[in-house]
Amino acid sequence: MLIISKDKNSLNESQVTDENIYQQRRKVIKGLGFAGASSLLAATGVPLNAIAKNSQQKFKTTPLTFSQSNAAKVSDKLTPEHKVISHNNFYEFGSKKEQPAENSQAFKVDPWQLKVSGHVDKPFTLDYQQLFSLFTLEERIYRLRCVEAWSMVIPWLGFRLADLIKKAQPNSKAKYVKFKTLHDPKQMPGQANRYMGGGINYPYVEGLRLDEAMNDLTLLSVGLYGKTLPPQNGAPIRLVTPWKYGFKSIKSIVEIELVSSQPKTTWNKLAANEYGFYANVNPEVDHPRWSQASERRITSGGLFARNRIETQMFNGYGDEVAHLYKGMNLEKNF
Ligand SMILES: Nc1nc2c(c(=O)[nH]1)N[C@H]1C(S)=C(S)[C@@H](COP(=O)(O)O)O[C@H]1N2
Ligand SMILES: [Mo]
Repeated sequence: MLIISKDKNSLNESQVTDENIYQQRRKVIKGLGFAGASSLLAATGVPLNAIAKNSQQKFKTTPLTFSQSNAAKVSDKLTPEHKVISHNNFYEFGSKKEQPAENSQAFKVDPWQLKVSGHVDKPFTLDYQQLFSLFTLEERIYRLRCVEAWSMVIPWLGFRLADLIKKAQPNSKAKYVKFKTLHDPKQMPGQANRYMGGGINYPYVEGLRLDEAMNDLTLLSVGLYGKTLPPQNGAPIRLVTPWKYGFKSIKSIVEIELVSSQPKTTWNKLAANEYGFYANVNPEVDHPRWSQASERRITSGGLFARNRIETQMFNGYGDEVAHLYKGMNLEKNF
């Protein structure tokens, strides 16, 4: 028994089912030797009550009904679910890979409002239920390539962004689509604490050119592995653009706005020389601080698994998207 909570409603060690949080706690404790758990945790500066609270409750996901899609289906092996939901980038919940899963389990997704507005004839707002009921959900198995040179293969559930945009009837002034993540420092510790949130000015904002947004591959995802999204993966709704670096795939979206000029996006504002607006996966254009020629595929294998693979142009989706960038200098427009 590592942590004893006095709260009657809390679970004890053997009842905690989230393997990741369990492993994470074990890592912290193992790394520090064999003294009593409470003094060890105090020594790391990790508040004992915060960890105990996180491990008591786990966000509940719900099975979804969906159809299979063959759109750009990949034959790569799926990344195991426990890795997809425990190795995350979601700086609103902390900038370390394990922090989103640890710090987001109490995140409230219902009620939710997703506002679709801007240069459209029919603006509308969707509530939580409508995210799942307005469009037929399909499963799309896509590669996700993070700009940090790791990748996964994830079975997403969702619908085409194009279908949502068409419903709003964009007018001729609509040239770009701007996306915004929820801003709620009370629920998102990375928004309340600049250090924890990686120095980002929130809310997180992303954008696409309208033709990119209307491409058949561009998905609004409401689930993965057959169930609703867990918070660490962007519940209740997030973007998925599989030919672009992962930071374009903005999470927990509250606003989709059709705009006339290229929006200022979060990572581009933070370091314009490192993160471009387009962010198309390109093994020939290196990040200023590291190569993009290869990537570490996250698999079921352990630390020593041979999983370094070559990165493909447009992450392997050139047939579907290369035409969008015809005649463009991709070194300049990275
Ligand atoms: N709002 C928000 N969206 C975000 C991020 C973030 O920090 N905040 N991180 C991005 C990055 S860098 C990546 S690689 C993907 C990771 O998605 P995953 O955790 O579901 O694998 O989410 C993207 N979307
Ligand atoms: Mo990323």
